[in-house]
Amino acid sequence: MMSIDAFSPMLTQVFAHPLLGSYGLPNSDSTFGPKIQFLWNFWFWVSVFFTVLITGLAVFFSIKYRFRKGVREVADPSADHNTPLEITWSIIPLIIMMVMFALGFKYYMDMEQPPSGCYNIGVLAWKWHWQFTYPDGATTSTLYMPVDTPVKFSMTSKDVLHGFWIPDLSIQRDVIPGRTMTVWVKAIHTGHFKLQCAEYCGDGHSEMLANVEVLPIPEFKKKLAQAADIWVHNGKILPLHVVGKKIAELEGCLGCHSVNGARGTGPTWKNLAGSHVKLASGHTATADYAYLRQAILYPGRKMVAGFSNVMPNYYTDFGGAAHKKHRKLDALIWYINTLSKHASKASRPPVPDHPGKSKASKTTSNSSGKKSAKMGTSAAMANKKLPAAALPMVAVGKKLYASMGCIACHTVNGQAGVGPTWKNLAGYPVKLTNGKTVAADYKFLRFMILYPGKKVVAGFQPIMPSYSSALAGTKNVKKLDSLIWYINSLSDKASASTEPPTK
Ligand code: HEC
Ligand code: HEC
Ligand SMILES: [Cu+2]
Repeated sequence: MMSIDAFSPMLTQVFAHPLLGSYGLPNSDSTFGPKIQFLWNFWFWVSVFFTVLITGLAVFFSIKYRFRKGVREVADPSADHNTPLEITWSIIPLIIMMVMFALGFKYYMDMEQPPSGCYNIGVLAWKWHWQFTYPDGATTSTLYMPVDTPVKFSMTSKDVLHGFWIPDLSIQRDVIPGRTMTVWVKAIHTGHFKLQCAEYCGDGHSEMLANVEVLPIPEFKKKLAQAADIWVHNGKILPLHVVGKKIAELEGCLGCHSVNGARGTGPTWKNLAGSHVKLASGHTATADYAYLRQAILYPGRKMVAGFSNVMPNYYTDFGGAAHKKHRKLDALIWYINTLSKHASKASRPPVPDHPGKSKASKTTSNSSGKKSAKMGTSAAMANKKLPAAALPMVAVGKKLYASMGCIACHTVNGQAGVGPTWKNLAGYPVKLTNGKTVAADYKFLRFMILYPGKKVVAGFQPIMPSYSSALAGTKNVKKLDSLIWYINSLSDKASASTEPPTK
């Protein structure tokens, strides 16, 4: 039997002819494009042909055999059966339908099933922003993709239904809170495209856009290396306000706050720091450092007059319950200060202890990276304390992190996602919703992965899916342990009690 694979390129060629047109379908830059275009055209021309044939004949016969006085006023008895005719007009459409079905089904399955060896990217959507997480630990607000490489997206939403749609790459999929949705694509050209939300998700919906950059592989790796550490660039420590601007982009603040004076869903940041803010309570507050901190950590506590209470709670993103690291918050507030002519000592953060300092030299040696030959292996993990024998397990764990979709909800660089970051998780205390604080040792990590929802980390929703079929039982111990090895490799407090047993 002739395989569809041999058959379809030929048809695709015929229907891709410019004379047959593309009828408004975008000129696709992925491997799906020609297939969708072909199916569309095939359907279209078959429909045109039969519409013309059937309505044409109907019109023709109703004219030819119309009622005329004196001409055959009484109808002839009609032929009641003609087997060859009946068979012909059943078989021909049946064959056409079967071709449509076979091709449609094949292409659908191609689009549903990611090939093995995909590059994995996590996608997190919320009102009104997209955030992308890469296996190397970088998170970005522009989607970077390697060209000619199948890429699988594991996606979830922090709040409501959104739609992941890149028209130029012919992919679209709903992004649903509490579930991980996947879609894959292989871009065949480099270029800049747009990602847009395809689901009406509130008043900022039309602004829920992201840039998509499909890059040659070396350039792609360079971009990720740059994005992996927000505090330094090419080994140089960045000024805090520059980091603050990056964070504002990454966290989606700019979806609601303008920096040019325009009113958005939230008040503009232009000339905010140091100014007098009218509150809904009727009071006036001065936007000093303490005020700005409060406004970001506890939105809604003091409402600005004329705005509604829709700012997401960023409390966990800036250090969480422990309140340890507010350096990101300070960076943001530095940035907000650079936008204001009223900025003063009172509105600026206290002189910063720059988090880039300790890392700058390390990152330089990494980013010159001769070792990072394979894409995705240059991770900022390499914890020297792990036993050498565990390193292959770490590598497997890292792959599973991406391929099993943990990447949709957990970052490995300290950035908050829908779930807690895995950076500095092993060995650190974790606060639970039941009020207890426990050390994240091996047993705890195992428990949290195998029985999601039984114990819940404070500040998070219990939405982690169950992986028991993929990770429980003796035959899966290796997989589970590899994941836990990987989590260990990301912590500076890894120890014998947090590592999987070796034997
Ligand atoms: C979904 C829209 C939205 C997003 C996203 C958002 N905000 Fe807001 N923000 C608001 C609204 C609305 C207000 C005013 C109402 C209030 O005070 O809560 C506000 C108020 C503020 C204020 C006080 C402004 C003033 O004029 O006093 C600051 C500072 C602020 N946001 C910072 C941030 C930062 C930093 C981020 C990102 C980490 C962020 N916002 C993300 C909607 C948003
Ligand atoms: C749909 C989002 C989602 C996915 C996918 C997901 N998780 Fe989670 N995970 C969460 C959330 C939310 C929490 C915190 C709430 C809780 O404890 O249930 C969490 C908690 C955890 C914790 C405990 C973290 C801590 O701070 O104590 C571990 C460990 C963990 N997940 C591992 C995994 C692994 C391994 C995978 C992939 C096999 C995975 N998760 C996939 C959402 C997710
Ligand atoms: Cu949306």
